Amino acid sequence: MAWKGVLSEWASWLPITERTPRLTLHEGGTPLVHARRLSAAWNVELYLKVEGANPTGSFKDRGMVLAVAKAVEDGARTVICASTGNTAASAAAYAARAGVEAVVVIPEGKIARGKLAQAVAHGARVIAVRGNFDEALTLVRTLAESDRVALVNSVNPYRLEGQKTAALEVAADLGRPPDELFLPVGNAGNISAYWMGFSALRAAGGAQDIPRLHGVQAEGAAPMVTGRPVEHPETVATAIRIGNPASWRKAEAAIAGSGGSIQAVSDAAILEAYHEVAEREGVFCEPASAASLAGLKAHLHKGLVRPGARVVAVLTGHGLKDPDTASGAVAVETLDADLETLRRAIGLVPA
Ligand code: AN7
Repeated sequence: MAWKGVLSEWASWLPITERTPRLTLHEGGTPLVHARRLSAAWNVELYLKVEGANPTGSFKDRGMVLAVAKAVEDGARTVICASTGNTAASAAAYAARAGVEAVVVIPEGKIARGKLAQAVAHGARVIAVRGNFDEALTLVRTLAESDRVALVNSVNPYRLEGQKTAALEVAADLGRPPDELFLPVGNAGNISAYWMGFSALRAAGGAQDIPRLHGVQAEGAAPMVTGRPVEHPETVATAIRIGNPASWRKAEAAIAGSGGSIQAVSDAAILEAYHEVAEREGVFCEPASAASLAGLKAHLHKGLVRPGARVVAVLTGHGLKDPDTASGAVAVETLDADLETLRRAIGLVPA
């Protein structure tokens, strides 16, 4: 059987050698789903890059497979990361797969329950710190400088190299890059990686156009919008509850280079888009991911996206990651286990 996954599919685009372990959980190759109803409602040609379809349910797997493979190639026995959740889940899974230890450092009480469950299930050492993500990242960065552990946060260049494959897939699936691409911004690694991917494609003589890259932050955690670090970031979208993005400068270059933008959206707008895409397109993403759609809607309201434009919204993580946000919103009706009662309740006979 041919082996699959990012390291196999995109080998020639990645810094791998014969000595790099062929690590894979069949990550990448995620669906680009045409959003029919939202396209019609918003008068654009909208596609959803469903990154929740990756093995651990987020885009992090694309970069993690390479970062862990290179760490193993370099003889590491332990990988470490700070995380708002998805990086932790991905590091835990790929470390398990590669047979090395994972240590994940998370902000206490502020990561979605599904992500914590994953890190625990894969046997990672899970450490919660009394502090936020930015403090956790500072700790592990300092530790990795002095101690024998491999840092697998996105300051590890292999992470962004792996993540750039999403841009290559989008261009391949559409036949060319889209006009606009919206995505949530936390640590600002992913928007930098998309820029790398589209730039690499142009350099290789492929499509010459690079989509305008639009980053979207949550209002309570929008340092790139206000222009200064946020000491106490807050948002329902815990994945992007980050006050001082590590890839801030890279992301600014991506936005300026592509003619894109950075904006902030409210938690209410994030949750509205979260429900809309789930109910109208059948695609369930986590709150942070819906920031991309909330940002698109705000741009449409301001007339900043031309009618009929080809737009991609990157839905970075699966909705099941955060069961508390999902189930908090619904009203479950409880009935007696009786056929007539059920018929009346769903309107098949008059109530
Ligand atoms: C679903 O897992 O930072 O701007 O530690 O999980 O590249 O940071 C997660 C980030 C968007 C933001 N959507 O991406 C972590 C972490 C989801 C995320 C982002 C994250 P970056």
